[in-house]
Amino acid sequence: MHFDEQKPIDIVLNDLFEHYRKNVSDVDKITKALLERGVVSAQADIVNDHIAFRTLGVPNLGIKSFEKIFLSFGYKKMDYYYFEGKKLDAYWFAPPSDEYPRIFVSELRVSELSQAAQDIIQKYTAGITTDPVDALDLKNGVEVAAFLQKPLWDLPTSAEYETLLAESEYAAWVIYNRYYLNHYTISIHELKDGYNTLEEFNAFLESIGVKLNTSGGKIKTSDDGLLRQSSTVSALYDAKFADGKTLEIAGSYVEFAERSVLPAFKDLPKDQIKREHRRDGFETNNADKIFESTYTSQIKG
Ligand code: OOG
Ligand code: NI
Repeated sequence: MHFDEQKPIDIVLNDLFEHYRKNVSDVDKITKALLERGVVSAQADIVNDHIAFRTLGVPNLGIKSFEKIFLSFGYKKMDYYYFEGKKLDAYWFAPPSDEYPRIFVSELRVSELSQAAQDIIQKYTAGITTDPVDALDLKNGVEVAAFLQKPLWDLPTSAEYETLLAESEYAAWVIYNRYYLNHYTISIHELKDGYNTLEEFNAFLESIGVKLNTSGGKIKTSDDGLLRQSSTVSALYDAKFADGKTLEIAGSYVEFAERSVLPAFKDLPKDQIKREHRRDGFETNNADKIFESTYTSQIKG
């Protein structure tokens, strides 16, 4: 397809993925191993179950601002999730059609943090007095893609980052990484036999040296047993701060999801099974542990 004939949604999703792929070495490492073993014949054959973003709950930002981009692309706002210990709210968004990934967007309850943490976040975001998404032409995919890579606030100092990190790893992650793609997710059930259960896929990942998140166990399972998820832990990267110091901080990670066929469709022949026949949405207890893929305890543990 010719580039400028692409729809905004395609331009934005491709650009997010290209930045993410360059920064998260596990992405190409996993794709390369799947290619070498003949599990897929191109990156495009890997089905992307969902992508995720993190936001700050302050005026003019947060889910209410961020969601406007994807609602304009035809995404639909679905279920709400609450993470008490992590002080987060989240929603998932259903795509306009099956070839696009679901989206999971979370938001930090900034007003519930300590005064010191709130002061730091306030220092960087108080200057945002109108919703920055309202200033975008959402039909212009190139403009929206550039917006998602553009800093909306100044770099913090290393001391401020460390103060946030000690209280909320999520807050520290967003203040530095902003709207970078937090993860993409390989749909394991779409792969061929030998790779299409999480047990098999995790064994493959560990055989190529990929480190998995162990919070709550390597495989997180929903109460109905139909949504199972695993994820890598983020690699550390050198991040430069406003005071000139460089710290190794957490970047993004990769997730793996196995969605089982719903009981009502259990007798459907395999070649007729589509996305709508499988367990949809997310699961609070799974997500709660997956958030920790960027946590120091998982990365250094
Ligand atoms: C999102 C964690 C939750 C899922 O699939 O449940 C999640 C994050 O780390 O921002 O991705
Ligand atoms: Ni996820």
